[in-house]
Amino acid sequence: SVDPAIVAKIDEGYAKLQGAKDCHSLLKKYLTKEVVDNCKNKKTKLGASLLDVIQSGVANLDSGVGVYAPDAEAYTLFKPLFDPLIQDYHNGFAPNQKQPATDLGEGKTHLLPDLDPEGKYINSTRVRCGRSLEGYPFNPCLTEANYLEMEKKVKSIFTNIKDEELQGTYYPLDGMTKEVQSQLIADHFLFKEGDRFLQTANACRYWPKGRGIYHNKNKTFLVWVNEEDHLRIISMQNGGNVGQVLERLIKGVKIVQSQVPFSRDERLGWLTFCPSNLGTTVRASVHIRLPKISAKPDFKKICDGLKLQIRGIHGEHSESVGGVYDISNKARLGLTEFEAVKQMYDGIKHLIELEKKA
Ligand code: ADP
Ligand code: CIR
Repeated sequence: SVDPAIVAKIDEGYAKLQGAKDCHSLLKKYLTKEVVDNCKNKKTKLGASLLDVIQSGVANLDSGVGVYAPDAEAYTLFKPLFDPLIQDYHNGFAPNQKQPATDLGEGKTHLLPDLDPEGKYINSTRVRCGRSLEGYPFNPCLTEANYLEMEKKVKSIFTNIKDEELQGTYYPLDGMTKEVQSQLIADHFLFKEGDRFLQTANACRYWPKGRGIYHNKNKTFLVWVNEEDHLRIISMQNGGNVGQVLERLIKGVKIVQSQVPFSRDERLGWLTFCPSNLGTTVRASVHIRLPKISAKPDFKKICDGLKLQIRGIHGEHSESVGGVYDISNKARLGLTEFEAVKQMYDGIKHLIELEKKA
């Protein structure tokens, strides 16, 4: 039932990956001939095929992951590809494992005191999580009407935020001046534009319609609307006080969550467009300067061992500038939200100790 032209593109994609010696994506690793033959004739109820899953990783051979789920059903229909890939990315999360119940860490943020009270290493701290509105698929399956309707729903959540600290304004991308947009991106508050991984995943249709950002006055509580995920809820501030950042995120998530239902899967937890974000959806990060140890050839290995991921100063797929790195927890599935933040916390604490001794 899958269009033969699409099946042919899937076969071509497989052949391209096989021929790409410098490609190290999880897609290439797990898209075997058996997986292709098992999945290439399947379609989700919304009409999405294996091509929708793999096209970003086929177009971008430098992908780390290389796949996206066009809708929730894709995670089960294409499980021969997703299951081993998810297990590899999320620290061994096996097909028989289940995401634990949500525990954002309420009542436990005092266990995360400032990592850098003297302000010697950490520029800023950020914790984000993603949410998908129940009843809507992910980007490649959304219509223009869906985007506008979702934005409208979400805006009504924002007008109901009465908490003084979190109160703010929604700024739609449609109509925002390039100056304002560029400044928000440069200052690390807003998502970038023209991400080739998302574009080739078919995730940027009708842009900038339905996209935008909510933030409070101090830009310490922010919500991204309809970028990679329906919602990205973010808490951030200067310095290394992880407990304070998490405390604010918990407050915000509780308010948002009380107003609309979000898609959650029994096994995979909170559902997201990219399988790297499933489960808790939590990425807790610091922007940190570790001049001595980051210059050593084994820096990445040390971070791997601490279950940490290194990114550049402008997020994923960017470079470090001035020796500042974005270091965060890598796994988001198979542990609680609090444990994900704690993984970053403990790892960064260890790195700072190494830097002091170096
Ligand atoms: P995501 O966090 O959604 O995975 P990115 O890696 O693209 O996405 O990061 C989004 C933005 O957040 C980028 O501008 C990045 O520099 C910024 N950012 C991430 N962590 C921090 C941090 N600890 N402090 C300040 N900005 C941060
Ligand atoms: C890649 O594979 O490198 C991109 N598709 C991004 C993968 C993980 N990041 C994300 O979800 N933002």
